[in-house]
Amino acid sequence: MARQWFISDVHLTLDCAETLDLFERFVADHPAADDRLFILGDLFDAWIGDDDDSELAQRVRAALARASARGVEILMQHGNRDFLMGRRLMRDCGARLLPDCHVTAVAGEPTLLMHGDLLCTDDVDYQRMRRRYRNPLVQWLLLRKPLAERRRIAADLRRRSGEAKTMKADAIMDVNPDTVVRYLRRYRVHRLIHGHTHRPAVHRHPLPDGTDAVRIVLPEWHATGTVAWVDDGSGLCEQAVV
Ligand SMILES: [Mn+2]
Repeated sequence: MARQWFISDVHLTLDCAETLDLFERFVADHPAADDRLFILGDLFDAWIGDDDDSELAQRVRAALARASARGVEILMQHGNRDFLMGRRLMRDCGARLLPDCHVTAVAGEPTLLMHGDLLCTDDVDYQRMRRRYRNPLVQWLLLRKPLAERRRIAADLRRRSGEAKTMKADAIMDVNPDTVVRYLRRYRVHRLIHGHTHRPAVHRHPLPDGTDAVRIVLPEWHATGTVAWVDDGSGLCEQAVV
């Protein structure tokens, strides 16, 4: 029975060799031929363009391309750190890029997949910045800059995002429950899987029609391991990745 794997927020960077090793081992050992591997954003701690020739970019391309050649279907969404991932990277990895909101059958039930940043509508500053960086013209201008300059911009953005995080109240950084219900209703689903907040949990959301929806929040990856969610056809369960 083919399985579906759900991971997000791997935040790959050469600064953390252990997580990169863990990701390579996971991709090589866990998803089998005909399985689907969903990566729901922030695979990279930063992605500065598909022409990136760094060791990190080369190793991730190779790991995913090997899995794809083995028959694993790889499906990716953009995160807030790797929104510049484009067609060329997908081709190199043998992966397919999904839209920011994607509905697919999980354990027999229509399920909405998202990175999760769109749900954090209390963070008005972030949503404004997101709109700017998702503008195709802004991205086109950014991608025309030399790699070295893009690396500097990415480092600066990461530093500023770290500073902003320490200044903001915890609640602002989490999802807005009304926004969650709005997306569940818009896509007519009773299950949502996302990452981004680094607050792994299973939440229940009562819907206006009296039914309940379930929201699964995927964990981020650490050097020591993480948890993947797996649909084995009959249900969803957690599986340790160490
Ligand atoms: Mn994120």
